Amino acid sequence: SLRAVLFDVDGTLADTERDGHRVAFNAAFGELGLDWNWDIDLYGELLKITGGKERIHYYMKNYAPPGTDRLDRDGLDSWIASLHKVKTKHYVSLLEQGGIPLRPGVARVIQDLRDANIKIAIATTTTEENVTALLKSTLGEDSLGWFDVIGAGDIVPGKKPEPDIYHWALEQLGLSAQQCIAVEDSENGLRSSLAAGLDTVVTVNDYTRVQNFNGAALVLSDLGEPTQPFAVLEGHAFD
Ligand code: XBP
Ligand code: MG
Repeated sequence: SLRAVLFDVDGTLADTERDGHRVAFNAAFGELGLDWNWDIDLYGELLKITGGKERIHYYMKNYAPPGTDRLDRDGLDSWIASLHKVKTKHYVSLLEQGGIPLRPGVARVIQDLRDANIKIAIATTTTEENVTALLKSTLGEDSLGWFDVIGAGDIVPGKKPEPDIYHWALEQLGLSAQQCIAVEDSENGLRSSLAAGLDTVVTVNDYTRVQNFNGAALVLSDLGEPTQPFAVLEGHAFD
């Protein structure tokens, strides 16, 4: 039978990218006096690079933004890390102000899984503080304890589309991929979960609906009523 569901966070639990992460990146750029602006379309392009620090690095290399020509190679990673810390501060405060709700059906599905004694876990590339802030601000202070495993950020070497974070979470759960399913919103996320051997339900959003979801068990608009997303997998042979 199904033993655990592993959830991605950004774009899956909540639409955090456009009105959350993007806004926080821009606020950090402003705070550090950088004349950079990631508008909605540019951010959509930058999303192909997962991880905030990796995304900033890619932007600097490929878009040659002003104000960073004096940074040498050795200084770059630590400069990006400190810029990214400022971004995390802005992002967390945005969530603490209740800025981002869960997507439709997410709270219900999490409750249904808990009622059915199916474990729930998180597998994300985002920073752990961001996950904590999102769960607390949407599901309440106690909700962190509902998750058997929270895999986030830099604890594994390869971010999505590498499977590392799913391998890590499965290992922590003590379960095989065949006993679990993943819920994702993006092609990078799906590549990651499939590479870890997980059957995957995709809920698309505005940034991801045009992406390639070949290999997904199911592609849905969202987890909202009146659909019963996991019923479709009933015929599946879980061990
Ligand atoms: C999410 C991400 C994250 C966020 C930013 O990917 O790529 O990097 O955009 O978070 P996924 P940080 O949903 O596939 O896990 O700035 O904390 O890295
Ligand atoms: Mg995602």
